[in-house]
Amino acid sequence: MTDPITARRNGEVLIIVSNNPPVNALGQAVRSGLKREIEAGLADDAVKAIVVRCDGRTFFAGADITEFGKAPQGPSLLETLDAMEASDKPVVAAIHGTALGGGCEVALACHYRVAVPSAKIGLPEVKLGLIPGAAGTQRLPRLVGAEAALPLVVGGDPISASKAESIGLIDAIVGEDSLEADAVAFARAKIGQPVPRASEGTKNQDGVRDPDIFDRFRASQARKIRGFDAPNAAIEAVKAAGELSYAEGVKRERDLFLKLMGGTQSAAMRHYFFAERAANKIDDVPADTPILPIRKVGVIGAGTMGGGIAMNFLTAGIPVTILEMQQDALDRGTGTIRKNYDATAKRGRMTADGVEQAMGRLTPTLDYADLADCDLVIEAVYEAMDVKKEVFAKLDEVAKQGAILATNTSYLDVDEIARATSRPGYVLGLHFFSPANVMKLLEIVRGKETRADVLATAMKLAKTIGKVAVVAGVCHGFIGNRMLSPRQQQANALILEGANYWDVDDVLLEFGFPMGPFQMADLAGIDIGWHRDPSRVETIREALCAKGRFGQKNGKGFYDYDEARNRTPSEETKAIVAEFAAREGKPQRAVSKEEIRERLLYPMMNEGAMILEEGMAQRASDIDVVWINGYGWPLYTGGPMFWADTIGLKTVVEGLERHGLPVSNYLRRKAEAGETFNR
Ligand code: 3H9
Repeated sequence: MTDPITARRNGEVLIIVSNNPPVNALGQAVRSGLKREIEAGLADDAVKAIVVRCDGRTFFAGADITEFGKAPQGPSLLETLDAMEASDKPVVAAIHGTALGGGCEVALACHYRVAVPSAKIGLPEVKLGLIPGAAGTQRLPRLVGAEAALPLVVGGDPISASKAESIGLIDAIVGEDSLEADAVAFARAKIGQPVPRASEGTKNQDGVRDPDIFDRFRASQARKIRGFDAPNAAIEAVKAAGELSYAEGVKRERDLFLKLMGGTQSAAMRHYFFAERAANKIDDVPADTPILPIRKVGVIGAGTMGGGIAMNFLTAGIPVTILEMQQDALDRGTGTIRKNYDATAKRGRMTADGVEQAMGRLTPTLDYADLADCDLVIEAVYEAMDVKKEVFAKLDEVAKQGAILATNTSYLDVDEIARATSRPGYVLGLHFFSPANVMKLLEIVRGKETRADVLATAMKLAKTIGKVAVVAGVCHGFIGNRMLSPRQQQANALILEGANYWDVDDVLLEFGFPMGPFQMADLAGIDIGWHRDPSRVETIREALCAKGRFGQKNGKGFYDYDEARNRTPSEETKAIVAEFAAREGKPQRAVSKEEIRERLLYPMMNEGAMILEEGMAQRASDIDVVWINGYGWPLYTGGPMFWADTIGLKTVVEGLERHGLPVSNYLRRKAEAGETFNR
């Protein structure tokens, strides 16, 4: 294997270069090469300054995550960086691409940092359930202050070069195309001057002067960090940077880092990191499959879903023609799109110009013929097979040759819809989640005849519009809704048997979901699809509607709501449920939270096993990606399939049997063989 680290001289400046594609991760070979060249540079009297930079698309994007969980191999990044920072010769980090995690820590240990305008810098370790482990939490607050360090270390989102310059993390922004030359000139100008060391910085004293900044920050992030271990450890580490010496602070960081590294949350989040990337790959569609150009998109239906779908493309700079049947519906739809954009602008996430540009890309129409020049048309009309087939037959007449025709169905048979056209190879499902302009997940439903280039194009397009895409096969509800269904059945069965509906919600909240099924029903509106006949009561929802309990919209659904939409369990609802159960002849009993949890979650794993066995998902980790991005499954458990692996498939099978619930052959076989879903 060739050495990823090389060095060459430019006069008195030593340029150390890493070339370790794809992202210059700081694996063992990189660390040892870096140590070797830095030591050589420091020992060579002819070298008066050092520049560290990377070839390829990015500066070091962090530690090599594939090494985590294995026995550590020296040299450690920490010791290499401490030796480098201790030098009196100026060391300059020349940053392009993304200086992340350990990469940001390399930059922090350099005496100076210069970056191209497009560079990004950050400490995303929390997203892997970790905190920085090479003194990042100790150098950064000393360099920029605890207040500026907190969002970087605890939030994990990278910042732009200009933002980094404004907080003092970067010393200079240099030419986009002249990074090395500018960095060398910068280094040369610093020769002979005393070097600034981040570990000796004093900005961290802001947190000592005003210790409340930590609690204020924690409170401001409360919703985002609920349930996660790493953000609290990150806050503790940044706080320690103000209270302890550098050496003691590094030790505190190390202890926190190692504890997180050995815990289940980080294992789960590392699993997710690779799961999201694996989901991009379609086993039998080679990476070099041609991509069809998507220059214009058509959306049929300007309701909530169609409008949300359209916004994805408008925001990404792709023109959209949106079709409705009636002028008033069309006006309402385009009005809602504008309202949503205006709200985004109000929150500062978009400029007024940006809103106008996005709206300028939208063409409303009532005429199918206007879809003729679209490269992709997505149907988002009423969820009924007859309606969908009619739409696709019409679309087949007007859409140009080679256009991709997609349905946003949540449940229906995509193959049957494809058969309504003369070109089933160009038909697939693009299942967006509501609100479609916000939710990350996109299920790409592969029909029997969907062509490889159509699939590859959909995958690529998903990335363009910022979605996390997962390929699903044609089955009722695909991956996500198919697994939701047994959970919902159990939720309903449980409350008929006497479980408190608020306990059902609370079990899921405690597990880490943002919301339980009955809160969800209240939010969406219990009266959706209600026949409006109070004398006809066949379900609990109908029983609630009959008593005027429609959900949050009128302040009473399963729960009672106050002005601020705080929920309290309702005696009336409890009585309605009990009465309904009595009518159905269901004996009542107390149900433990343990039973609720097992009955809600284990059947999902069983359904997931069947999805895998039938080949409806390519891999178990794809199912995890669906549930984390589309249904609020807590990231720190790694998704349903990874969580099942964590607790053991045998436990799942035993739980299902204990509650008299079905166990699929696939799940049973795997459990008996002591296997896991994710290898
Ligand atoms: C850390 O640094 C801890 C330290 O504090 C501790 C020191 C002691 N390692 O995402 P992409 C692979 S923790 C190994 O598709 P993009 C990735 O799996 C680390 N592999 O590209 C993929 O492989 P494949 C902190 C990595 O252009 C390929 O590279 N750093 C790593 O969309 C391309 O990746 C992070 O958390 C890695 N660190 O995005 C940054 N990174 O082709 C993690 C990537 O086989 N990385 N790979 O599927 C990223 O956020 C993005 O990869 C990046 C590029 C933005 C860099």
